[in-house]
Formats: sequence, structure tokens, C-alpha cells
Amino acid sequence: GGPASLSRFRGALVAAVLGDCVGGEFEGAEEVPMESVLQHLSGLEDETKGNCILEYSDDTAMTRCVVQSLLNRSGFDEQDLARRFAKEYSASPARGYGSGVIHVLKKLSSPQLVDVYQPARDQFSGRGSFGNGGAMRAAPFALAFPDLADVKRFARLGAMLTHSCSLGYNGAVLQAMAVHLSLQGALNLPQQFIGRLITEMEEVEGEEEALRDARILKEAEKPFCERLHKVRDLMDRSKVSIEEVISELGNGIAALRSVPTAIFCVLHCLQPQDYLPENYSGLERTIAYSLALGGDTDTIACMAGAIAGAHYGIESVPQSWMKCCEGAEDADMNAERLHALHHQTSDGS
Ligand code: R7I
Ligand code: MG
Ligand code: MG
Repeated sequence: GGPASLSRFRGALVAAVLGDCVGGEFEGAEEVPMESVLQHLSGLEDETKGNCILEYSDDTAMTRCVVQSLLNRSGFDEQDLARRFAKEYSASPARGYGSGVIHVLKKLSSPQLVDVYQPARDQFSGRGSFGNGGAMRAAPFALAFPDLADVKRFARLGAMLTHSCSLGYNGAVLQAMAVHLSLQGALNLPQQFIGRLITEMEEVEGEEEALRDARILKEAEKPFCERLHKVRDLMDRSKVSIEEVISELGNGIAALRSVPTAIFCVLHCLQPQDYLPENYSGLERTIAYSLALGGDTDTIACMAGAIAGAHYGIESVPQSWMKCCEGAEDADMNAERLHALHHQTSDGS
């Protein structure tokens, strides 16, 4: 489809769910042989397995809250979103949430709470979390808002409800921007895509809080920019080993060690790879490759899935995968509603 077509919206939201659901199998695994990944994925196509159902985790649970809030409020409303996060957590606390964020989610359900951003600020001795929990749920901001400035602003605020450290919320800004650009068709020119992300993050990470957090945490002056440069170096190479990707970019639970990695997975899988089945679509390649990195597989596959789904569209999503994943049908319907919201906003009505 053309820029911001319905197919791209559906691809983005559905593939994020698939990445989370199929990635859950390997979350936390140190080494994941590609053979195990392919076996796991071919299991989804096995008709005899009947009602195979892979449950979604916190990644999708929180993304659904963002989607519902944006649709219900026709835009960003931090009070409403905070309430939805708290309610979702208390209804299904066993979705695999990070061990820090559960304290925020409990505080967000207090009726006495005045400032919804305060519980997140109290995390990790007042520094705030740098986990990837803000980034994993950032895709809907790119779908709801046509203007990049809004995507950046609301992805940041949406993340700050749980992640007040700039290394947390800037991961969400980067992820939302990647989905935004992909929706516009920017992955047709991969060099310009990565160049644009670097330029945008130069500005984002030039802010005082970001420079200060990076100093305190002993990271590079502009940590996401540094990683994106590594992504660019790796994508220029003809052969890259999984070990190199992990050591250069990471596969962990910190936003800094997973968002650039997810972006790399998408770029790397734009072309066929000899260790992946020839009959795989680009989207299938991206998800399989994300799982083979091990570590935070559900989240890296969820984020890579959103970016790749926005590029390839819903046609590249295997029906069999969709049937196996909890919440995929729901995501498909909500993508249509977000598409309508996006185009309503861009018409200025
Ligand atoms: O970021 P968050 O929501 O977790 C998301 C991850 C995804 O992989 C999901 O699939 C799920 O498995 O969890 O949750 P947080 O608790 O805010 O952060 C995740 C973890 O990062 C924390 O439990 C800490 O181990 C670590 N972490 C920190 N450690 C030290 N200092 C995050 N921020 C800090 C910090 O400032
Ligand atoms: Mg999860
Ligand atoms: Mg995870």
C-alpha cells in the first residue's frame, strides 16, 4: 500500500502482537539456535495442533491500553491512560511485567494520586526506570498522530507514566519515530531512514535531562545516537554474526539495549538471508531473526514487528500465525479505527 495505507496500520499493530506472542517462548534465553526458532514458528502452521494459542504478555497488554485510550479520548489523555494501565495490571497481574514497574502500576490505582507522573519519578531511587517498557508500547502513537512532532511528544509522555529516566522514554520516542517513518514508506530507502532517525535523535538527546542522565549512567554523550551509528555500520556489512549484534547493540531489558537492536533486525531482514527460509516474507524474516538474538525476545520482536509490519503491510502476515496469537484479531480491528483517527486528524477536522 501507499504511505499511511490501512494495510500498513494493520500490519504494524498485528505484527507487534505476533512478535510478543511468539517471542515469549524464548524470553530470557541466552542462546537461541535458529533451528529452534524455525521449529517454533513452523509449529504455528501445523493444522493438527488445533487451537494452538500463544498468550500475549505485558507488551501487548499495555499497548492495548494505549490504543483504547487514544481511541476513546480521540487523542492523548494522561489521566485516562494511567487509569487504564492500573486497571489492566490489577485485572491480569501475571502477564510478565518488569519487577520495578509493578510498583508504579499499583500506585497508579490509588484514588488519592494527584500527579500521575509522580510514581514513575520515584523509581530506582528517584532516577526513574530505563527499562524498555515505554518503548514496547509506543507504536500506537505513530498510528494515531500524523505529525511527527505529536508522535514524539506523546510517545514521550506516554512512556513517562512508568519510565521517567530519559534512557527509558527516549527509547519510546525512537521506536515511535521508526514506526512513523516506516508507515510513510521510508524503509524503501534504508540509508535515508537510519540517517533521519540519527538526525532526529541528535536533537532529542541534546536536551538537558538527556545529557545529564547519560552522564550519570556513564553512557555515551548521546547514547541512542551512538547505537544508531553502530546500526548503520552493521547494516553496511555483508555478513554480520548474531554474536556481533548482541555485543554491539545488546538484547537486554534496557531501552538502550533493545530499541536500536529492533531497528537493526528490520533493516537486516529487508533482504533475504541464507540462514532463513526462502519462502519467508520480510516480516517473517524479521520476527524469526529477532527471536534468534535471544534475551528480551518478546519485546525486541514486538518492536521490530511493529516497524516491519508498517513497511510490509498486513498481506505479509501469515494467517496461521495470526490464528495462534491471542489479541491479534483485536489488534487488526483497532488498527482500522486508528487509521480513521489518523486521517481525521490530518484532515484538520
Ligand atoms: O521497563 P519495564 O516495563 O519492563 C519491560 C520488560 C519487557 O521485556 C517486558 O516483556 C517484560 O518482561 O519486562 O519494567 P521496569 O521494571 O521499569 O524495568 C525492567 C528492569 O530493568 C527492572 O526490573 C530492572 O531490572 C531494570 N532497570 C533498572 N535497574 C537499575 N537501575 C530499569 N531501570 C533501572 C535502573 O535505573
Ligand atoms: Mg513481555
Ligand atoms: Mg520482554
